[in-house]
Amino acid sequence: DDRQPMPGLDYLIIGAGVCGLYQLHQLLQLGVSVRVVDANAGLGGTWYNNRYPGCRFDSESYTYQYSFSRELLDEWDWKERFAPQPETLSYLEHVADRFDLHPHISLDTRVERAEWVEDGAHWLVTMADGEQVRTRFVLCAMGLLSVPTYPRFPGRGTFGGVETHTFDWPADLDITGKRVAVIGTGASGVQVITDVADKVEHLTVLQRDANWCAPLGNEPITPEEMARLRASYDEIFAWCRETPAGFVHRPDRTLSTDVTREERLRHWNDLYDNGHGAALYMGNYRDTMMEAGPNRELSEFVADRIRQRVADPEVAELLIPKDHGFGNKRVAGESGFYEVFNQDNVELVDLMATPVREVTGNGLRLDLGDGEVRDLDVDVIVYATGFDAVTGPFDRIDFRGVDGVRLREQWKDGPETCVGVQATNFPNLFMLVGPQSGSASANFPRGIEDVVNWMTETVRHIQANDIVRVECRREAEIAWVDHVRDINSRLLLAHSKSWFNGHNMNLDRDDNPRVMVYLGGAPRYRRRLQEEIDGGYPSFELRAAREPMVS
Ligand code: NA7
Repeated sequence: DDRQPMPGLDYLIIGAGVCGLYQLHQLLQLGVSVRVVDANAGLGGTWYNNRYPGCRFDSESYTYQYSFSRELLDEWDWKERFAPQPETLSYLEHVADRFDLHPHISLDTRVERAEWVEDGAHWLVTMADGEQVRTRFVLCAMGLLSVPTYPRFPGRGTFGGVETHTFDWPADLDITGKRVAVIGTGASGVQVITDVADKVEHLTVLQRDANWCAPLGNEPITPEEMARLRASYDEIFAWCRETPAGFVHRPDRTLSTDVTREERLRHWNDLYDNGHGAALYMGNYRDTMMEAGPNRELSEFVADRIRQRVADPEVAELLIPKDHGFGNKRVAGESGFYEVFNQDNVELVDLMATPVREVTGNGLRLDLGDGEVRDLDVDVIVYATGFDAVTGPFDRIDFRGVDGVRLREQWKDGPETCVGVQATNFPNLFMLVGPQSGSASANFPRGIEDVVNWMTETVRHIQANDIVRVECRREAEIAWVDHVRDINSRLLLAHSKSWFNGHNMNLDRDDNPRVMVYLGGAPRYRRRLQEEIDGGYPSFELRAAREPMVS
């Protein structure tokens, strides 16, 4: 008998982060057989890995939590408006304890390969330690930013001190009194730089392009404030459901051109000084994120604020992005970042003028041109250089679909998905966090709730109707990619050279943009997912247990 053995599991979730934990909880409620695997030694995903000093939310804490359980909301107090990483990790551990999720999670378990077995309609999943699991469905919750990238500097690995990515910060690394170099000034770089600047002996910040930042406005949440917030949770979640990115901030319907320049500047100063988190970025006049002219004026305003904060005018100019306008890439929240450059022990190196030639045993060798070099001797090198975003976590697993087709190969010119949840040739494989999904561009817990709720409803449908095979239709995939491309193009954000477009992974940084995220807004995305449920899954081909496959 050469028939395939029956799968031992119905649903395998890859990833025990914010998304995987919630999906696990929801599937346990349905009583289906489900297991979560995660490569890390602890749960929490991003909040497990990113332990670098200064790591914290730039979403308001009370919006970055699950909304599904009143008891959970009632018992958890947030201590700061933007919680630091240890607090978030304890929150996720608390959730796992509270809902008894641990028995269903296998840690230290990295998925290496997943092969679709048509005869028997299931996935054969192989872990790094050789364990094999047969499962009907695979649900991917590997995160958006879970594969760190390092610069291709010659000599990397030969350094005598400690080299680390922000994502892999060693638990025992103490930078106090050390000479530290940080490469990269994105959201992670800005946080780590600000945190370590006055603890280290000397800090060298090596910057390629500057990135825009805005004041985070973090502060403690008093018990009274916490009680007030808790009493408003229903309204807060309802509000976040209606904003484009699931934050408390929403674009102002007013256009910047509807008001006088004096009014605009007053408003911008107010947002800069008193706004919290993404207020200046996501809560601004609508046209500032869509039209070049208004965006330029806003950028000039922010540039002036930077000039006021940085003592050395040359350093200030270096910290002002020249290649893109404010908000055309994700804006980093900062708390005293610019003032760091006024400290005597901090130096900013412009990598555009003096690139890294190589990593040496003692540090970094910079190329000054004309054959001249400068040796920068340090004890610690920190790479805050970002991620192989969105598709990286999929590329790392050898997914083989119908007829052995490789997902990596299918997506080599850019990912294509059906409503961000599936790809053709990969039946029974769902992406909860993946390319062109609404979850990829939203305040994460808000975004994943939409997808997980859809998935849970879909699982209910699968169970009730004895569905054994689900594969999206190619025409639906084409239509979705076209739609995403079209709707994204209206935002300046879609044209920037950032991870949102896969630009950071291209060797030639000018071409081949990829459609990584969906920028049409969470409410629209939620409606699109609901259409599938209401319409009996028109974009998918569903096959029930004894029904022959019709093509
Ligand atoms: P980002 O936002 O991708 O930032 C990476 C930074 O590293 C950015 O300043 C890059 O400069 C720099 N970088 C990348 N590669 C290199 C090389 N080879 N040499 C020098 N500098 C380099 O990642 P983050 O971790 O900061 O933030 C990711 C997300 O986490 C963020 O969007 C939030 O959602 C939270 P560049 O601008 O490309 O010139």
